[in-house]
Amino acid sequence: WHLTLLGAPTDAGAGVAGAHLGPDALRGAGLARALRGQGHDVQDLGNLAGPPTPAHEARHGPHHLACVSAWNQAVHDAVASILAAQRVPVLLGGDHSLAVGSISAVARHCRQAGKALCVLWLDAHADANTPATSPSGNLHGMPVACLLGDGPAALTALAGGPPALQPAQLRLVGLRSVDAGEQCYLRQRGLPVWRMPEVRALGMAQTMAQVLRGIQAGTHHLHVSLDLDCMDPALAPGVSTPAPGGIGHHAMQQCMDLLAASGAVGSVDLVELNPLRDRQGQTAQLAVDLLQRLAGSA
Ligand code: DIR
Ligand code: MN
Ligand code: MN
Ligand code: MN
Repeated sequence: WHLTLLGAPTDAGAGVAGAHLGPDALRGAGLARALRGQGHDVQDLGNLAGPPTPAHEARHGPHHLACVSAWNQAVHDAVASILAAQRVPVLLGGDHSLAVGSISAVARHCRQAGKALCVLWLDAHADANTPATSPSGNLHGMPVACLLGDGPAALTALAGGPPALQPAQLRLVGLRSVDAGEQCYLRQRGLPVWRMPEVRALGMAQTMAQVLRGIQAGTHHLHVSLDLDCMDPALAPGVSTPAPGGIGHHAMQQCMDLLAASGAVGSVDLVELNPLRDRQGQTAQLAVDLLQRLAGSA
């Protein structure tokens, strides 16, 4: 792969501080070195610049919307340039609200390149709240809805007209913490979802066989949006919103290997690492190991 790492050091979309330290923690854990060791061409653009997270929440509406929008605009523009250069962008978060910017750019790119886009959303959460349903006001709980066109105009507009995605283009895997409003939304919009009990019952190989059905290298572009809280917090404690009962180490490695084998992965978000919550850098190390497997050997 021709990989381009891009850091977006912000936690403005999360309710807990610390995800802004994620990109540098991933670099410190040897991400570029590990990928080069697999034979990949790795470029690191460093960290994007953006506004600091305000100290106080706005009284109305989603928290820190102006700040989150500024970061997402920067991510969108940078990811668009990386894709135009025929490289694979790997967005280092930062909180998961940044996926609005990255996936909006990927969607535009696919429209122009005539490729079918699919997005694998690996997460403990559905991230499908809207400002009306969100119990927290935190924008990292809303990117799926934003990408489907339901959210603050400042974020939905990044796709440049039509919504970035249609529901059938998404696959949500690993869910176990879903709010009541999200539950309704998932059902109403008909989003393809594999919750944790289902993943466990099917096993990862069968789950991924269903998730990847019909996706072919060449005609399809698969975007992997990896929220590290999809993993069990006993293995990956360094996240802002841990939810027990997540994906285990072996299953997660298997998932990455199957994605690599698909040959269809064209872009990645690696988000929600919170070094302030990590133990001896174990989550950062795990993230490096997973990305290495996702890229496979060149
Ligand atoms: C919750 C938590 N559903 C919310 N969401 C998280 O605030 O909307 N997403 N943590 O990653
Ligand atoms: Mn805040
Ligand atoms: Mn998420
Ligand atoms: Mn999550």
